[in-house]
Amino acid sequence: MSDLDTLQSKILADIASASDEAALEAVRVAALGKKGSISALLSTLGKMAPDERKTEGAKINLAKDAVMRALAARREVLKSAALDARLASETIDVTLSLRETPAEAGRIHPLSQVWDEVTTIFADMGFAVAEGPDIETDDYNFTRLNFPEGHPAREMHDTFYFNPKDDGSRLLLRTHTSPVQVRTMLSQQPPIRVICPGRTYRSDSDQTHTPMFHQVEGLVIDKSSHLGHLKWILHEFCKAFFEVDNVNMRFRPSFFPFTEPSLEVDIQCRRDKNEIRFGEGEDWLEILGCGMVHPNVLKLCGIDPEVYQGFAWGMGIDRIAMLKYGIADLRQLFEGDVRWLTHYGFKPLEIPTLAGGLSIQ
Ligand code: 2NL
Repeated sequence: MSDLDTLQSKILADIASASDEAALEAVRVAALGKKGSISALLSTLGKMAPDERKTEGAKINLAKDAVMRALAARREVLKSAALDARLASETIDVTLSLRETPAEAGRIHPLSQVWDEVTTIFADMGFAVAEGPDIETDDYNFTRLNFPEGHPAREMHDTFYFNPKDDGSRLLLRTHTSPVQVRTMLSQQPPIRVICPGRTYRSDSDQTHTPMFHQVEGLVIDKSSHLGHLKWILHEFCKAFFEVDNVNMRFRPSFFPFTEPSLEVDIQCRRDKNEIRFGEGEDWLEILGCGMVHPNVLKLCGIDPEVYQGFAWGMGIDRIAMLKYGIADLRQLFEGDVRWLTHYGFKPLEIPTLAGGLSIQ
């Protein structure tokens, strides 16, 4: 056996025993790489006499071809073995139950849900949504809403004030969302149809009050807007929101500095232990306050009360959320307890729509 035969047999044996593609590549480099054994033999050809070069060259090239074929064949074998191993280890058990994705595992807070439901209902009636800052001036929060200077109505609100500035003026945390309507009237001419949902603040904390809470107010101003329109809007809202075909409403006289006349609205209901049903029963539940916008407010907000008139209403988002979804304690809304949210929250991909029955899933 010539040296070349021995070398070829050794390389072919190494190829046969290479157990993966990396080992096979090492064998290839050792034989055919720049400093490989076969390459070394080929480089000796240059120093040979022409006849010898012809015969030796042919032999070496035959050996090289044999090695290259063996490498290619072994590579195929190893590749399909690697694929078989992967397929065996990566099988999918289609009978396993689905894992919730993080997006589906989260829950929408009932207040966010109700906020969306309320804006959806009023948007459908043609209302725009307006928002404004939580930190307000005394002027927008009180003065332009017809709260007279030094009037007890200002104390009624338990306001959180910031330290006074050099000129004596004080910023405050808005006690209602009405300053957003003030800003709307100052920047737009009628007709105006807006709702203003937002956070509001009063220094008050007990079982039924938290220092931060949520309100949604509505404002309509046009040449001949009247209480009949207001009653229709509120009736439509209550039916859509509480998802019943009919609700009975009761309007009682009340007082707010920014409306005249002012009214409070109750809806009829039946309380069965922990459940409330609307549209039937003998009980009455107060859900909002409303009235015709006071002419002084129109004047202070740049609207001529001789030409325009309008109505407004305000209700607590937290309160109507508790009523609709049977939440007993207001403070639970703000505790951030994930177990509570898992129970009372809503699936994030189920956005309330009127066509979908708002909350019906
Ligand atoms: C309530 C009562 C109410 C308004 C809010 C309002 C706003 C402007 C002018 C006139 Cl800019 N009125 N808002 C009117 C009546 C009642 O809220 O009990 N809210 C929880």
